[in-house]
Amino acid sequence: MANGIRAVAGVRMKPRSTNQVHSLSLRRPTMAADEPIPVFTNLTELYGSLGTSLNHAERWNNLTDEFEKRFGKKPTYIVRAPGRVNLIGEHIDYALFGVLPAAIERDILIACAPREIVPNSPVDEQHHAPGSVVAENLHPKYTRQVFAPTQTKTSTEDVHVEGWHLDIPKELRWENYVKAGYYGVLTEHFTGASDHPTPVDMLVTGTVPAGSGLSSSAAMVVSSTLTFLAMNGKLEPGAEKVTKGDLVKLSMENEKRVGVNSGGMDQAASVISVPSSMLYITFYPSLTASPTPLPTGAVLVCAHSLKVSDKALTAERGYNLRVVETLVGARVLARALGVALGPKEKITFREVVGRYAGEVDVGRGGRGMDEGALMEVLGRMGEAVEALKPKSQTSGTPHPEFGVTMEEMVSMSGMEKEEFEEVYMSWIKVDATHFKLYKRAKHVFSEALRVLQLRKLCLENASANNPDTNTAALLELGRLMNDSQTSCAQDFECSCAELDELTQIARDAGAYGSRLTGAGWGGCTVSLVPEDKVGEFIEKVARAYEPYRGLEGEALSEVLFATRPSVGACVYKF
Ligand code: NG1
Repeated sequence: MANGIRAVAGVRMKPRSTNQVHSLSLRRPTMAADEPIPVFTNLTELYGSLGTSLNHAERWNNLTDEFEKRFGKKPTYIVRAPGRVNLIGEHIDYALFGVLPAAIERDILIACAPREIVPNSPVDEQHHAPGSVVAENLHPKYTRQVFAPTQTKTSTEDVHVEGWHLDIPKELRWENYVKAGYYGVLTEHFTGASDHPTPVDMLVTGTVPAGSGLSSSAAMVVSSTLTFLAMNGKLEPGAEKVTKGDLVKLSMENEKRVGVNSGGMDQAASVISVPSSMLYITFYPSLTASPTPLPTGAVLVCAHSLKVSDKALTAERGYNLRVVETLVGARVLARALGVALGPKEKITFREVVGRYAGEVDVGRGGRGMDEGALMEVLGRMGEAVEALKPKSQTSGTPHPEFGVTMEEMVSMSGMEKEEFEEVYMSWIKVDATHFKLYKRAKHVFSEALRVLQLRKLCLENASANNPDTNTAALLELGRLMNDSQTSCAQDFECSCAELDELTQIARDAGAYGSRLTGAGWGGCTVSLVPEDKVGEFIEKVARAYEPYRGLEGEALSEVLFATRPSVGACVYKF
């Protein structure tokens, strides 16, 4: 089994500035997000909630035994947070369009217990500091860490400010994710001078594969956040209720501290997911999460291309460039459609669509236009995005893919150069001579529409409850996934030769549909496969995809595995 921390090590770091992609207004989440975090005290119920396809008991028991061996006591809690797979809706969360991911069965587990501070015991100083943490990992590669937060007090005549500090180096280290989770809990829940966080011993393990677009980083940050909430009595009956939505919000903030951009998709999927359903997550006008049941008779198969996309290195020409192209594209489109726009506003495509359609109910907690109305406006955007093609390129050879130079882009934005740089360039580093506003917009609008079409199909199929139409729905879902892959490859250019090949092999091996999942440029594909043909499908893919040659047994199942939409984060109390 892959180790969760190995997974964390494969996660890319994006420049901290990417966090300013948009200021997601996280108003009160609705529906599933309003429920409390599940705390189990009964193992049968816990394993029942996790489903039967994993050998939970063995893994949980092994973690408990190891914890006891290392720390000389039983854990008080084991917390669990899963990775996620995105079925459809790629690179549109930061344009604030809805996405359709689900938690997968692979997860991060953390066993933890409070540590009694024994005065004058022969251990290092950090052990004795208030709220100190001893963090160990089952994977020997990740060494034991001991750290403690410090509290800074600033007092002037008028103000008295208390703040927490934890060193989170920019260098990628496994304990950064633990610290990121802790930091948010300290900042949010320990605001008074007399509040003292509990010293914690913890042991981490995980099965989310490395750097694969299955969000091991979100699983790690969610589980760490949950550990410190549990350890400090924040999940106990009588404490102020922490909802799933609260945990998403806190984990999103926490993940920013490890330098990755959080569109919100990964944390929401890891926390709110329910078994057998995809989760339709919206970000605008508010964060909502609604279960969307897949038609029966199909499972998801994740396949790692084995191309590791070092996104930290490629961000300037990859992820970050796409963020800038989509944001500037939104401004240019808003101007072309005559949509009201603040002088320095960093409007997103979703907001442009809303204002263009005269959307109401976008205030605090509002739900905005309904899905049917949104589909109708999105259908009209195909023509509108023509405005993002360069008007004329008077000098030099016109860019074959409708790319515009920086100069042209500034002029299309209607801003002065300095102002443009301040709003769009000062917080993010990109490296390009041409910016493909038209192609990026074409992908975003078509992908946002596919998400809604897929969701509609799933909902209609569930209410029809008819075996004859179920297969037709699966075929149509597959077509939408394939179209998404084409759009990602051709218009958003976030695929790569390996992902293109693997998705084609998957279709030839009997998948209804197959596409890349996550940011792309490497990492995993997701395929929708008939349930009764999974074994055969896996064999065919394993034979046909050259990089899998020589892999068998556990080594193969680490990179090629079936998963069902699974349940979100939970806590087991001993
Ligand atoms: P990955 O790289 O798969 O975790 C990233 C973003 C998502 C989303 C997808 C593309 C992070 C932490 N996550 O996912 O928010 O934008 O790319 O759909 O950067």
